[in-house]
Amino acid sequence: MKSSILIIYTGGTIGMKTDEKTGALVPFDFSGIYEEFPSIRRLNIDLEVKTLGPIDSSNVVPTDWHELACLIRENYHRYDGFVVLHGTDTMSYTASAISFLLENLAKPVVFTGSQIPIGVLRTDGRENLITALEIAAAKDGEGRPLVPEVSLYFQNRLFRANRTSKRSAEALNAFRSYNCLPLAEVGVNITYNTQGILRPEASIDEELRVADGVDTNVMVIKLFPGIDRRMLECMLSIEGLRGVVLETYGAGNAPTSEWFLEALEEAIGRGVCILNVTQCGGGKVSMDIYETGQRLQRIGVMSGYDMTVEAAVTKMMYVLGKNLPREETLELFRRPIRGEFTV
Ligand code: ASN
Repeated sequence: MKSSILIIYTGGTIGMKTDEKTGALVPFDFSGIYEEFPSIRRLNIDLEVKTLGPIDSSNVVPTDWHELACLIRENYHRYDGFVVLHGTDTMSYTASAISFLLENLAKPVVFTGSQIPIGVLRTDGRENLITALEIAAAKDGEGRPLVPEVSLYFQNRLFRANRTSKRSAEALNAFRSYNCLPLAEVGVNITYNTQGILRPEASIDEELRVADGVDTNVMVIKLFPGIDRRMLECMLSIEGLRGVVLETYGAGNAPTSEWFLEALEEAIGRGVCILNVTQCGGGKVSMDIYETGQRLQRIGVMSGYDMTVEAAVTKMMYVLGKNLPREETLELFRRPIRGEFTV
């Protein structure tokens, strides 16, 4: 049976084409997708398009994530899968957030975009879009979706969305997933890494649940040699602060100065959750190797293991948004809930 896919166009470079009269880049109307790319009919997929925004992804805010998640929920039973077209700059944040907000997903949600506008001859958007559609529509012999999780397709690779970061402002293979193997590699054929793909706990017929919202009282503090007491205390004293993603060095190391540890300990004492992630792209936080990590562990800083900053920030907003008792909150940080880290 023919698959049906909803394309949700949210903006970004993929939606731009050159105006023939003025030569300027103007937004492309994706509802005219068949006229623009008649060849897309050959995919043998029923396509519909809905637009949110559209905006440059630098302007995306957490309420946009929630709106997108709700749009997927409203249309969940009408389609076999979803392709979200999004600007590349914050795509990993949105895609990570969506992976948390959709609580019992059993269908594919594939994010993609492009580095070169779709209306420019040398665009990477055409291939990204066509393959993302194929992946979203792909089913196994029993009619079950092949990739029933939130993923990100870019330049021949399909990744788990919450493992990605944008790593190049220039290269067409702009995204990396250092700590998790691709879910699929695309050459002449699409080769799925079936072992690596999450199996949904929910069945396809269940109603999709969307979290009520996120708590945005979360910030990232990136360590650098020279960060001083004044700066750290100022950031940690922001009113209403509930969570900090601490970007540390190497395997999760930080200064052992008393003022530094005391400031963090005081914040933890006030109920602020602090998650340790590394500034390195590859590898993970192991707080038991060096004294510099052990001291953090002792004062109650939690390990973010090999999580990306994008996943750590959005997970924190999602978990804190639930307003659970402290122990239940901490429990959700200690284990991967959507495959976002490897212990
Ligand atoms: N500024 C654009 C965006 O993120 C970049 C892109 O899509 N390539 O919306």
